[in-house]
This record gives sequence, C-alpha cells and structure tokens, in this order.
Amino acid sequence: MKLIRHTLVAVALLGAQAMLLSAPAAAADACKLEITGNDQMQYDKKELAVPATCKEVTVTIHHAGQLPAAAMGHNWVLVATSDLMTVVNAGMGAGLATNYVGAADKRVIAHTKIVGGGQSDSVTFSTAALKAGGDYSYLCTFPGHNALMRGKFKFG
Ligand SMILES: [Cu+2]
Repeated sequence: MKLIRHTLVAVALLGAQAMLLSAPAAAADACKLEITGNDQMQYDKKELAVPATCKEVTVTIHHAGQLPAAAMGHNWVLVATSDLMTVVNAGMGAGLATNYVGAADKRVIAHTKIVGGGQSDSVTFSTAALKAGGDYSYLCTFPGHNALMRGKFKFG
C-alpha cells in the first residue's frame, strides 16, 4: 500500500512537471494566427481568437488565389469594431501603395501589407492597448472587400 501511494505521488509530480514544461510552448503557439484570402473575395475564417496572456500576437495572411494585388489584393487590418467603417473610408483614399490604410491612422491597431495571389505577409503587434473581452474586428481594406471580408477578433 505504501509503495502504491509513493508511485501515485511520483506520477502526479511527473504530470505536473510535464504541464509546466509544455505550457509556455502552447501559449506561444496560441499567439500566432494564420488566415487565408482567395480570388472569391473571402477569408477562410470568420473569427480569430487569442488568449489574453499573449503579450504579442503575430498574424500571417496568405493569398491562395491567382489574381494580382491590384485586382484582388487582400490585407488583414485590426480595429475596434466601432471604428470599422471610418477605417474603411480612410483606407479607400489611401490607395494600394499604402496598403489601403490611412497614413498614421491611430484607429488601426495592426495591419499587414496588401498581398496578391501566392503571396503572404505577417504582422506582429503588442496587445498592451487591447482590453480583454473588448469588441474587435478584422477586415480587408481593399475597396469594396470589407462587406465580405471581415470577422471578429477575440482577445481573452
Ligand atoms: Cu481583400
């Protein structure tokens, strides 16, 4: 009986150690997100979520289509949901050269470049300004795309 109890304690300790060792790796992966756009003006995800423990988040956008950026470019832009249309309108005037994001637009929390078919781009940003449980959205600011290309970004 004594031996069994010792074995159980040992197994429990090993289990706790394994959890401690694997936790940081899992958390780091949870802070890296991928999203793909296509020639049909769609993202492959309607929602992205990261835990509030992520101090930094990296989002990579892939374009799985064939069309060039000038015709069917996509980016990934993070905003507070209440700022979405203001950012869309500012981006429309900004043009492709500035990725359809208004210059020094403080409402834009993070954004990638516009990518065309076969291209990818990543952005890494601090979550210091984000509130856990806040209402955030991501969208593509290529003119006309946000109606289809938008989703909810959940933090925490
Ligand atoms: Cu787009």
